[in-house]
Amino acid sequence: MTTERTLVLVKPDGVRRALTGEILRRIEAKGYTVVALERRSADADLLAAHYAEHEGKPFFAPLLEFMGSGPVVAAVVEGNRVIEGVRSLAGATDPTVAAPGTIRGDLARTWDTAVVQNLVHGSDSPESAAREIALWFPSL
Ligand code: RTP
Ligand code: MG
Repeated sequence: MTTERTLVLVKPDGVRRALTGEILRRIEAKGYTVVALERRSADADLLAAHYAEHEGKPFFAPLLEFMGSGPVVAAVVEGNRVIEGVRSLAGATDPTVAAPGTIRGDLARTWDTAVVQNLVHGSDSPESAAREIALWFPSL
């Protein structure tokens, strides 16, 4: 058993489209446990820290603008190999080619927007998960 925790964000497009429940349902139905949950309007500093790995890329400013365009729902999710598991449930970054059956593949598509809007974030490694959970849920 490799019990891990990961940070999940329902992005502003997911909250706006009332898909929070559907996204969390898929995660819970897979057998993972939501151990912390909060709806939050993230400020620019938090979002810049969260996406620090992308600083300097052309999509960084539009990404921060999109992520700050409305509330997000942040969750800490626990389970065996949950980091890889949530990435697998989310699907590929580009919603047009994300596999059917995944959250992005089933529920997102490519819009004519400045940045890809793909409903959900999941940490991509144990190091990212620890860093992101400390950022979003410092009391955990
Ligand atoms: P996330 O971090 O949000 O879970 O997404 P991800 O791992 O699948 O993708 P990542 O490469 O970390 O990119 C973060 C977010 O930036 C936007 N993006 N746009 N225009 C582009 O080429 C581009 N690349 C990335 C997406 O919103 C992506 O989810
Ligand atoms: Mg990422």
